[in-house]
Amino acid sequence: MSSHNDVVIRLIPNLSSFSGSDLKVTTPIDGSEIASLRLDTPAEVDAKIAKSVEAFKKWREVPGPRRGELVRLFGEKLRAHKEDLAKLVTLECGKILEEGRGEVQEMIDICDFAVGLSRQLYGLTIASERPNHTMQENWLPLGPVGIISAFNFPVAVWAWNTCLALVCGDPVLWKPSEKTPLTALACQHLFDQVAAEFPGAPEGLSQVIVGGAQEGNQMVEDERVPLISATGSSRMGRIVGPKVAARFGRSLLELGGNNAIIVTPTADLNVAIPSILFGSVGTAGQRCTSTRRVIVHRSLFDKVFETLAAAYRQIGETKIGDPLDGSTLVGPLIDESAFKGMQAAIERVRAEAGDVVGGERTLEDKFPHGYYAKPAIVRLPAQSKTIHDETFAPLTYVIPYDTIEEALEIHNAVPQGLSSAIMTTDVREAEFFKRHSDCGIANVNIGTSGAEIGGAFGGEKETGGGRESGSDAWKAYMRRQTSTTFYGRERPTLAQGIKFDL
Ligand code: UN1
Repeated sequence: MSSHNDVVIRLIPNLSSFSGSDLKVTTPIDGSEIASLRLDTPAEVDAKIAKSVEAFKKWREVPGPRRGELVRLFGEKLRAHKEDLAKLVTLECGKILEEGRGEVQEMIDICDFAVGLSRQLYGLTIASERPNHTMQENWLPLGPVGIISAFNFPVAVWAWNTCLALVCGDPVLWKPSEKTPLTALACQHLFDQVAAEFPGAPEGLSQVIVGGAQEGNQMVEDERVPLISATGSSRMGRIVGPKVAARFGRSLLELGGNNAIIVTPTADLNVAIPSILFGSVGTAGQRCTSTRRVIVHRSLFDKVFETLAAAYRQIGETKIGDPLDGSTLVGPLIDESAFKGMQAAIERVRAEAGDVVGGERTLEDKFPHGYYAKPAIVRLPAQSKTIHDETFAPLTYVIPYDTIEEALEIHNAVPQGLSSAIMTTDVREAEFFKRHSDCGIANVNIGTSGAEIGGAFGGEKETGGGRESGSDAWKAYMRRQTSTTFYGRERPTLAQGIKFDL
């Protein structure tokens, strides 16, 4: 993969300073090694946390709009390096280049959002019950933010967190997935260049911790890090959440999904079918927002299943391949264990399934060490607990329903609650769905994946309950202070009418 080394070297010219034999970084495209890194030692992680604490003391004193200016410049830097960074994203996590570009665009978008936000960290003025008193709510910087990110969105989710944290006055510590550390080092290098030329940006404002679960755990358990924002599986969240809570830290968890699209009798199939396809096989089914279940009214069930199955067959035959090739729609799975997980899920459901199309490994001759799977679609007579777990692969279950109430019951029966969608032209059904979907995201005539950064992103139940990205998600990165001031000259009155006179 020598031609790919160019992009690595361009983005991480200091790569040799991270080299070592602890962590082999491979590309899922063909399994070849693209770098080999040294893990941070416990002492190094400790030193990075200490440095972050020092950076916080300086950065919190910089005015918000000025902090925004640094993020604005970082956004400019990303624009200048968009194509290279997109290519590195593709190389390291295997998503198609078009989606790699989309991911970098998502970083640029959150930069712009955060710049505006840096002048809008609004508190409240509250009416006091006492004369000559003012009551305010102020939002203050929180402290170092620990970010744990997943392989599938190796840079965008970090940017959601970092851009908000920076304008809120917080430094960040980033423990990327051990499957995608190079994109993290690349972002760090771009950020360092911007910070070095920015008066008032302290050293250590953003730092990467190269490591696995152990290094992440050290950060999770350290009480100097008041907020841990972690993206990954619900299994990981079950470990991280209680550890942070035990030290009274805050956590922002964005965990597993089991997202569904409901297709009603009034659905426009010209809208529904492409939305289902992008949601389920796009990114090789490796988004937390990927469509895993399609719940179809019985009157349309066969038609929708057959149409999707034909598209899955076509994709399986003609559209899987090297994600750097512009004609590819589905790239590789991240690794062998992802492929095995997909196979195991198909085997578990086979006894219940009416039909299973796809799912086989492909392109083995061309890429013996890459794991490319034909997208799989499964016809089920009903939903069962067999499909309650999230399988991070292009595997879609199609389930029939008879009434909209039943569709929502099926929809909400899984433990996860991230994203959901309905395909309908009936406004009553659409509104019923929005009120009854138990997910953090509920779309109408839009698929489950591909959210814009302007909305709050996250979900309920096993998805963890946190919100990142847009809307007022910034509040998680600050501490709220209520402040009452007496400005009169008379003897002050007590609240609740209490008298306490000598
Ligand atoms: C993720 O998969 O962790 O809504 C994030 C989407 C993207 C973000 C996905 N904007 O699909």
